[in-house]
Order: sequence, then structure tokens, then C-alpha cells
Amino acid sequence: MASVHSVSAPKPHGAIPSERQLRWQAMEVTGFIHFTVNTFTDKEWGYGDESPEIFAPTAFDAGQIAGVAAEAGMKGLILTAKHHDGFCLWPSAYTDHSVKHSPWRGGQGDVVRELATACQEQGIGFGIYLSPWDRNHPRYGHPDYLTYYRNQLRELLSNYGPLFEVWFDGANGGEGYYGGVRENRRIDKERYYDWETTWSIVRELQPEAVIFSDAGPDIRWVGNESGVAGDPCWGTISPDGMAPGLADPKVLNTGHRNGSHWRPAEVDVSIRPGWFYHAHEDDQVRSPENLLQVYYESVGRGCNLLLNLPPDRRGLIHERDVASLREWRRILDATFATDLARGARVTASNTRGNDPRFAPTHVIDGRRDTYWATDDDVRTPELVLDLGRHATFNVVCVREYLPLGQRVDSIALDRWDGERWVEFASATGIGAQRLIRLPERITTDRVRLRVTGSPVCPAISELGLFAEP
Ligand code: FUL
Repeated sequence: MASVHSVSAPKPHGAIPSERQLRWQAMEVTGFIHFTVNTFTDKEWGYGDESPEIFAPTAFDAGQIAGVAAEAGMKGLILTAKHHDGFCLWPSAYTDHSVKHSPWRGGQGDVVRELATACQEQGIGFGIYLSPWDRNHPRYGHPDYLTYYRNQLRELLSNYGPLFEVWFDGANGGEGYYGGVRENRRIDKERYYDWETTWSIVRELQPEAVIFSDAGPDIRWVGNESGVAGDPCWGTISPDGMAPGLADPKVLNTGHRNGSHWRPAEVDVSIRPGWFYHAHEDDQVRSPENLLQVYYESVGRGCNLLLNLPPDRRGLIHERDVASLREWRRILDATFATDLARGARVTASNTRGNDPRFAPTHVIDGRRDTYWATDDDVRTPELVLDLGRHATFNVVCVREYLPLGQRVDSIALDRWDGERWVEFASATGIGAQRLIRLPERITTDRVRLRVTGSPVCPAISELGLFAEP
């Protein structure tokens, strides 16, 4: 029997995410793999004159790389199929500047294939980075280079299975080898690439993949490479005038409240100072504590974390990086294994139409597809978790129901001290996820969430309480 609802769901507020953006938001932590000739020249940006012969990993093992990533909780890996130096990690039909001319696997190797397969075996996603800037190609800066670039993109989008993300960076033009002329090539960042045409190839061949660049169209850059999202970091932005390489990092870092487009930020940061492996940075691997801070300042602000793990000259993730990642994951798992809010009695000052579909209990069911909502004219309601016992926690997780947009401006959290409510935290913006990591542990048997500002009725999907070990 079809149920009849007296009240309809709230109307979406402002820009809302697409299905592919929603799938991407649920991934939360992904990994970046920077690996190429630079690994062997000890550089960050190759000039483009590197011989393919120097690409000679001694023990490349995509299974180790994808295994380390999966064990660290990463839901996908993005590989630099081609970085600015132009060397291709797959045997492209359009150039000889590739693994075809490397000693590795006798010239028969394909890093893209091996990693794509390894990710599939680990059950995690695979994505690619194809640098638009190509310091090797003789025609870079001319219109026919774009044909080359798009042909390569088609190869990568057609031959390696489903991709979850395609990554376009914004470092474009400058000094390079360019087929031997060794000169400086400036390009018109706004016009040269004709991005719309390139992006339409991704839509055609990989409709499920999100497209990342400084300014989108699906995912935006967070504006820095240090692992810190703005507080707040809105899922929306008004991208007028923005293009890869042409966007104000400060604006990208926070987004725009009520921006015209849903375009959440991705926080790309390396586990080491460089994007590529350098032995002299072996003692500068981020510690588990540092990675935790990065996590709370990226994922905890509604963004996805794209953590770079550079394979070394063997073609493996170095032992130090593995050790840091393991401990980081151990702490995260120990923190989030038990939600102390589960089983609480949940009450709210208002429930939309008194309809169970919008009941406050949805905030503790662990599901992203259910939510508590209020009547349209109730914009600053409160909700109480009665834990029925004393619990001690230091992390609070709040999520909004994203299909209805980013609705809430601000919240406050109170604890019951036996006689009265005492505020212990407040925040601006919730979005995909807001993790509040408290400076000290709180012990209480009741927690109250107050929506302190919202232009429309809120739609809150989750409220969780956790304790770091
Ligand atoms: C930038 C590049 O210039 C860096 O080398 C690195 O690949 C980073 C992720 O993107 O645009």
C-alpha cells in the first residue's frame, strides 16, 4: 500500500550536488600517486629533456601501492599518467616519449594499466592526472598540441576501465625543452586550452567521473597544498571568471556562501614536502598526528582529502610513509568505530509535519540518506540526545542531507551539567561533514544541538559523538 504523506520534503536550498558529486563526497579520503622521470632525477618539475631510459624502477609493485592506500582507508587513487615533463607512464600511440623506451619491463610496461588493475583488485577507484602543460612536446603552445593532448586523454579514458576522477592542474606554460628548442612559451590561460571541449570528452567517455580543476566543473581546488580547508569551507561557489590557473586561492579556500554552483573543494597535499619521492625527505614524512590534523582540517570541513604518496625509486611506497599511514588509520578507526550517540533517545523542538520521515532519530541511524527536518518556518530548532548514561567524547560529527543543499549557517552544541545546559562548541557551516575536535574530553549524559542561524529549515542527516583513543 502506498503511504500518503501529509507534508512534502523541504525544497532544496540554492545549488545542489549532482549524483557524481554525491558519490565523490562519500569517498572522503583518496590518494595521489606522483611517479615519473622526476623520481629518478630528484626533481619536482622535469624540464622535458629527460631520456625515457632513466625511468627504471627496480621493484615496481602496483599491488603494494594500492594495498597500502586501501589499508590507509583511501577509496581511490589518482595517478600522474603524465606530469609537466611530458613523459607518459603508458605506451601512448601518439608519442615515443614514454615507457615504451624505458628499460623497465623491457619497454613492454604500462604503469597506468598495472595501477588500474591493482586498484580494481583492492576494490578502490582509479583516476588520472594528465598535465596540460607539456615541456617535452614540440607543439606545446600551438593549436595542434591540443589535438595531441585530447588524443591522449581519449586513450586514458577508453582503455583503463572506469575512472572516478580526472584531474586537471593549473600550472601552465613557461620554460621547457619543447622538442629541443628550449624556450619560454607563454600561453593565454583563458583561451588556449578551450577547456569546455576537453571536459566534454570526459563526459562522453567517462560520464561517472568527476572533473577536478582549480575551478571545477565538478570539484574545485582548496587553494593551497598544505592540507587546510577554510573554516567554513562552503560546498558552493560562484565560479564566474575562474579557469584552471585563474582563480583566487583565498576564494577557493572558503567558497561562497550561497554560491551559484555546487563545487566542493578537494584538499590535495603530500605526505612529504615534495610531490615526488626524494630520499633526502625520508625523515620529513608527516607524522600520524600531523595527518590527523590534516584529516580534521579537510574531511572535517566537508572536503575530500587527496593525500599524495610518492613511490620511491624501487616503485614502492616507502616504509616510513607506510608506518605513518598505518598508525594514522589505526587512530581514525579506533576513534570512529563507536558512535556514542547510537541508541540515544532523540527529541527535537520541531519535526516537519510530525512525520516520521523527518524524525530526529534519523540523526543517529548512521545513514546519509535519511534526515531530520523541521517545518518551513522553523529555522533555528534544537535537538537533544539523551544518552541514558554518561559518556565521554572529544569529537562531534554533524552532517547535512546534501541533496537539499547547504542550508545551515551556524550551530552550537551544549552539554547538560546536571542542572543546566553549557555550550561547549559552535561552528559556522556544516555541509557534507563537520567534525568538531574538542580541546578536551567532555563527559555528560545529554547533548543538545542548536541551529543558531539558517535561511531555511535545516535538514540534518547525522549527529555523532566519538572519543579519540
Ligand atoms: C601542481 C603541479 O605543478 C605539481 O607538481 C603537482 O603535480 C600538483 C599536484 O599540481 O599543479
